[in-house]
Amino acid sequence: MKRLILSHILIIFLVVISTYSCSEDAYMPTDAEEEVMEEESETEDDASTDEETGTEDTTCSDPSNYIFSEKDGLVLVEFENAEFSADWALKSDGDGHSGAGYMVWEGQQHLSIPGNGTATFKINITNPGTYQFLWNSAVKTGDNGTDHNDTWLRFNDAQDFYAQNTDGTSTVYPKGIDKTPNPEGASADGWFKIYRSGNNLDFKWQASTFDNNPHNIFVQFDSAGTYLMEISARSSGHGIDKFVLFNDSVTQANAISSNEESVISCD
Ligand SMILES: [Ca+2]
Repeated sequence: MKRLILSHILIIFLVVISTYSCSEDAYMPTDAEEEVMEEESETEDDASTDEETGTEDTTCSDPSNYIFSEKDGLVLVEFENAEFSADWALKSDGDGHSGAGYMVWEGQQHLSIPGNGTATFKINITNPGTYQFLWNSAVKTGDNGTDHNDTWLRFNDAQDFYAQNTDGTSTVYPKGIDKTPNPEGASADGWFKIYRSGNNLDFKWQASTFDNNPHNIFVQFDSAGTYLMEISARSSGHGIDKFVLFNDSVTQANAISSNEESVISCD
């Protein structure tokens, strides 16, 4: 009997020791196991670093994607910075032009019908309002200032596109968009014929419409956003170097003498 009691006491003691031991000795990794865990952890860190170093393609080299940004009321663009069809030639003879040169139409003339040999310029406006348009152009064929001196221009998605004489007493709209009055001379489908005049055939800043009664060119942007300016071929031999759009916070003299080309971004 005494032996049986001692045996029970021993079993209870062993059970208590065993329970106590298990609760205290939680799993502890060996040194080798710890090294493996550290390596796995570092591998995860390396993977996340690689994801962060991914780079985006930021090239902007296709002129058909160019967007020119207005800044402080001025847009200044080298005319050759667009996608042109084959009958437009880039030339750089003489002086009076800037950038890579000037573009000249060498194809068939389109004196009555606009929409041939088109090129487009996307212009981002941040300061809405009315802007005057001017370009620097030259007569590169013949010796007469009234021939080979014009190209078609249109702003189709702006809120207004019109021409006005210098004292503001006459305002005209392009033909073909149900707005009147219209200018004397060629106009159709919302396009103005934009000419330069004078017997000095070299590059000069002028953009006029209305035959024998030069009206200046204006475009109205009612809200900030990107607008499309279109040109199309009219006279062969009309060379165009660059253009400006400027609002009433910029003088014409400052606009055409500026060297601050509009910043180009891409679609
Ligand atoms: Ca140019």
